Amino acid sequence: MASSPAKHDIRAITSMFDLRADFVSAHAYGSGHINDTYCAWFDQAGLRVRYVVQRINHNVFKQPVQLMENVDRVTRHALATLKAEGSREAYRRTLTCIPALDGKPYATDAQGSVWRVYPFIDRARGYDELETNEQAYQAARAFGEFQKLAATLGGERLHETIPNFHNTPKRLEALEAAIAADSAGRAAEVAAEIAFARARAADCARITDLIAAGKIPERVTHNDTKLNNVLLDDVTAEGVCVIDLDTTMPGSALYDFGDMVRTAAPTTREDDPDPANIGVRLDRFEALVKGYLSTATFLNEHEIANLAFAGKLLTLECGIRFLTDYLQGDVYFKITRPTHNIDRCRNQFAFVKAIEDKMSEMEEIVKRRME
Ligand code: ADP
Ligand code: GN1
Ligand code: MG
Repeated sequence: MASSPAKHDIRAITSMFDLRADFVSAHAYGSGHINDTYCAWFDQAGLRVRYVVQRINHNVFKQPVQLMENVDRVTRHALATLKAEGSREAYRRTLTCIPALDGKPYATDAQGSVWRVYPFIDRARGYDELETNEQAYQAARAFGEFQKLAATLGGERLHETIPNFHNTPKRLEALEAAIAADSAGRAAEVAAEIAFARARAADCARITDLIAAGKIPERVTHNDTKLNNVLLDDVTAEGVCVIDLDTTMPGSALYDFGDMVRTAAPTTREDDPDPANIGVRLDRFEALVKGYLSTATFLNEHEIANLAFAGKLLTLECGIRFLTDYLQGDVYFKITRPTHNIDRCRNQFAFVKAIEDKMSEMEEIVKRRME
């Protein structure tokens, strides 16, 4: 986990929230690609406690207030459900927004940035790379449980915090536009990756076509189920809390399952630059299927039939997004080296290829679980 000094004045930021505690220190935290995340320590009536303080990236999220309306609704619903079920640790099993001094679930700083504060979920952590199949099982179980919970959220449709977030044909169109503009002058050096994406245009449309045909339903989904967005208990490995709710909005269950496969089934981490290291762990895939189906009991036949394919599609989509960002001069994802986005793209495309080679075995695993 990154532990560098804060580049924002977290003492001043947190003074806008109703924390009733004395600020001690703060440092940058986590390995997310989007928001600025800090861990901030406080002295709360003699007890040292910590909070997560986040600046919402408004280059990525154009409507941060709408986003916080979604997060507030979803987390209140989760808390009420957990309490009604008699959970002993409801505040550890869902994020909850600490209100700002004006009662809103966020505060805006002098530069116009929107901030939020969550209690720090202790004795649990998110993994960039898995260590055991049990962790894959538990992570998938927790994301399925999250979808189940989101299904009972009443009221209006959630805001689309990023329109067309998982519309893969539109992601391919955005890649074509970035190639045409070639604003960073990098298109020539990535001709092989461009050809790889173009050759899979038909795959890109498979799930959006099924949605348009009414075969796959819209559900409230998380949409960013990368493995480090679920915190697993340090002792039991149980999925304690699903985090990073910025993209929780209408979507397809397949987007969530696909992103779990993308991040939990590879043999190496997302930015490993050596495609030779990349393969599919079928044992991990099986653990994901088992975990997800244990809680996502609401899936229809078309969703089940596309679980393995979703892993390929979401990996392809993510590779396309990394390639687009590389061509645009690294304007979206955080990077720590100049080749970071193209390394990630090559890694994702190698994983797509590995899935293609193992697709029939993966489909067989799903079929076996359904018998
Ligand atoms: P990003 O959108 O940038 O990925 P996240 O919301 O996922 O931001 O937060 C980044 C990291 O911070 C997470 O991967 C996790 O390690 C940590 N984190 C976020 N919220 C909490 C929390 N409430 N308790 C403990 N750790 C958290
Ligand atoms: C981003 O926020 P984080 O790091 O959990 C991205 C996902 C990508 C992922 C790739 C809002 O996720 O869509 O799949 O990076 N989130 C957003 O690692 O774009
Ligand atoms: Mg995250």
